[in-house]
Amino acid sequence: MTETFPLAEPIWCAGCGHFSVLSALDAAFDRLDVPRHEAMVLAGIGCSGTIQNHVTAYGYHALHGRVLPAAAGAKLANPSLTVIAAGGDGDGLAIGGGHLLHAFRTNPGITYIMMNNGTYGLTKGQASPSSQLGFHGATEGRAADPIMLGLSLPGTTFLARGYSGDAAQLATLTDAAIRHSQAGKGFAFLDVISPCVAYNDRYHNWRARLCDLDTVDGYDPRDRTAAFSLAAALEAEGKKPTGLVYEGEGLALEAALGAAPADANIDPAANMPAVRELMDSFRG
Ligand SMILES: Cc1ncc(C[n+]2csc(CCOP(=O)(O)OP(=O)(O)O)c2C)c(N)n1
Ligand code: SF4
Ligand SMILES: [Mg+2]
Repeated sequence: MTETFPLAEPIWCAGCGHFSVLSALDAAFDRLDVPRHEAMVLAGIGCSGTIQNHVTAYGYHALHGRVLPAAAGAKLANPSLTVIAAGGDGDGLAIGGGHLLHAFRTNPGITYIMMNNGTYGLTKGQASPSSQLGFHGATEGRAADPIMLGLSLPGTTFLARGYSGDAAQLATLTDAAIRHSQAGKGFAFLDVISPCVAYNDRYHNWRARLCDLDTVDGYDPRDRTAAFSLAAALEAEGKKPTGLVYEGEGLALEAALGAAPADANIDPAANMPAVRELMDSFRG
């Protein structure tokens, strides 16, 4: 692998779940033979929002909550890029929650990794939409579950959940998510339970609350209704499914839209007749 500039070392706290997400993503590019000059990693704002600084690929640091429209724009401009969006639960469920809904709905061919720790880590531990009830005395309501949101929308094509404490499963799911988008099937959403050891350290309690779908007899990730029923039943017991929750067929937004700017013919001679025609139309 050739690096064109030295990568910044993460300054995350020792033990932060985000390290596992970074390892899985960086290694996925190699496992899937994605040339680094054909990959782009975009991130939002938060501790999670520095991940693009630590991967050899094109990088972009979006405004808080705006990583999904920026990533979709990159993919639509150049569909041959492998585009990864990443960010926290605050970034993607609070200020950016509306964009998640529309990405689920419109199905752009990007992979979105939510580094979900149930808190605003960077700004020192405020409650986020996925915080557990009672966190810092928060009484606003039950935690939002982005996978269940995705299951409830007919347009979604890939929904999976990993856990920073299970590196092997996280690697498998990261590869599967990127492959889904590369295959032209659209938006791949990977929710990663990635504990914040400084402000919401729940490693001790997550493992007992996770249900690995590979251990569920007869589970079929193509059956949306069964997936929702199981997720709801687990939720009622305070648990969450991990693994590939749902995968369906779909047509990525970039394929549905057709011509992309990066594929346009920019040869001046070839474009001159159209330019002349346009100028003539102004002259009346
Ligand atoms: C427009 C705007 N509003 C608020 C902030 C302050 N802010 C910075 S990061 C952040 C939340 C980070 O939480 P999350 O996305 O969960 O990432 P984490 O740090 O937990 O990885 C907030 C509210 C900001 N940078 N910009
Ligand atoms: S504050 Fe939390 S999210 Fe941020 S680097 Fe530390 S452990 Fe990770
Ligand atoms: Mg967070």
